[in-house]
Amino acid sequence: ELDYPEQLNCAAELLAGPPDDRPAFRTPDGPVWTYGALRARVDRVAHVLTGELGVVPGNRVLLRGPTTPWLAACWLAVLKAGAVAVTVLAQQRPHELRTMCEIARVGHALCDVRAVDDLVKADVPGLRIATYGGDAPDDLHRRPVPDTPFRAVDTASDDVALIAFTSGTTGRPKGCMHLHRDVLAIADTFSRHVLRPREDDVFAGSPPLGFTFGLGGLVIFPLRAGASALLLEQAGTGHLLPAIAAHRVSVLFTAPTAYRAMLADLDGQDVSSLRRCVSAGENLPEATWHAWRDRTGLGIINGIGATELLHIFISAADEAIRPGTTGVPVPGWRARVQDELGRPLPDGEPGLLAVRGPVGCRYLADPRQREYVRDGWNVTGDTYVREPDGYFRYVARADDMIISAGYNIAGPEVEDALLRHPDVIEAAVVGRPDEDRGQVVVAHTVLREGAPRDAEALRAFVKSELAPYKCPREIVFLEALPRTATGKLQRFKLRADE
Ligand code: 3SK
Repeated sequence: ELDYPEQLNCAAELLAGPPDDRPAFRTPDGPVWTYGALRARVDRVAHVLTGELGVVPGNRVLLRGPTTPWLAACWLAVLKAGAVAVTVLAQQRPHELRTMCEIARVGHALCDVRAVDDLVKADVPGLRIATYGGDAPDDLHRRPVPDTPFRAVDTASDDVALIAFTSGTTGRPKGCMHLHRDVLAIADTFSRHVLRPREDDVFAGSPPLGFTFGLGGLVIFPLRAGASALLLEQAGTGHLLPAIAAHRVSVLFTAPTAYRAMLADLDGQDVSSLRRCVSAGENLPEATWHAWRDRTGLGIINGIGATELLHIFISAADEAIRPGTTGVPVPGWRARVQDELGRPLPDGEPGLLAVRGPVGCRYLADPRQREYVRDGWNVTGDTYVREPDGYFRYVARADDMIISAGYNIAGPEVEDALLRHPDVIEAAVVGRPDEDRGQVVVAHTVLREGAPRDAEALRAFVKSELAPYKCPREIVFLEALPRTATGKLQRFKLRADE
């Protein structure tokens, strides 16, 4: 049972505790930020916000920049000042930024000086932009401020702390409001019970802080545990693997695609410091789980999370892991599989995943709230099966089921089979409209460098792994799959190509 006081400022809570000299944030080549330095910088930014910039509690402040300790400090400062952090991705373009600023009624922005051009181009009426990370005299950390600690604003635990945008894989972005208590709740459920971090852990990973997967894994969880995080501006495999070795990273957050890319580059790399590897953002194919386990001895902690619910709500670690499943509801969460009318389905029958727990979906002024929250249950848009032992197995996104000649075919099952072929490094399977069969299965693949583009061989391989009706009618070879800025596959783009 989570029991937070009525008055709660989650940033003050996250910063309280560890001694001044303990490391909080690291970067590949900069100095370590200790907890003492972090507290001082957060207070400095909070003073600027509430002083010179005139921010008052409840104001929405946009944060934009690559993954750096300064971005994390700004996020903490906004919350400590009682304002609402609106997190966006560094890759988002001016028109997207403008839409998000309009939806969230953003009045101020704190922006890394290297990412400010697109924000200026967004031309948001009335937006006051302050930059950090530069040399100019008005750069945030050069502005004059009182040399005194900043007293955290006495927010209520159910005041809004942040607005995180999700565009899903298509459509107008939806702003998800999360409360001060929600920020602690994700640490006190998934992190505390599944991850079980230690003070000496070093967290790192690829998701950006504008994606709540990264915000939780690289800021909220390490700080709540009094541990440290290595923040990487460049977090592709080529940077991630050497960083793991150089900084003795012990807790890794990334997506299935990155685990597969790392597997291809693992020879000669030292990953012996890792003790926890978390995968979310997309379904983790069983083949990837086994390949990682065979090479590193570590069982990946799979999880499903959502921006609407802030972080991971179904998962399992250590001996509780059952490869090929996502896991069981994280302590504090409930989950079930239901039909379109909200009726629970028996074990073994695929249906819509519905969850409820300490965090709920609250879209900002968006009628799609009624589709997501039905009868108190958050319906995530994923098709799942609950197995008789209580484990939840991913089937597909609800709109990704292919119906061909009366057969229901889950794209991810065919993708999983393709990924077991040694030449395939990425696979995405969609249905193409077909007069005779309703739909036919079409697979899009990315092959290992130098591998032959032999569609017939791949089809024969899938036929040896799955019932023949699931075999792709056609195999398309691509250099890369289309993905969102947070790395989610954009199947609609592949369908549009059909
Ligand atoms: O959207 C997701 O897939 C996700 C996964 C884990 C944690 C948070 C999020 C948003």
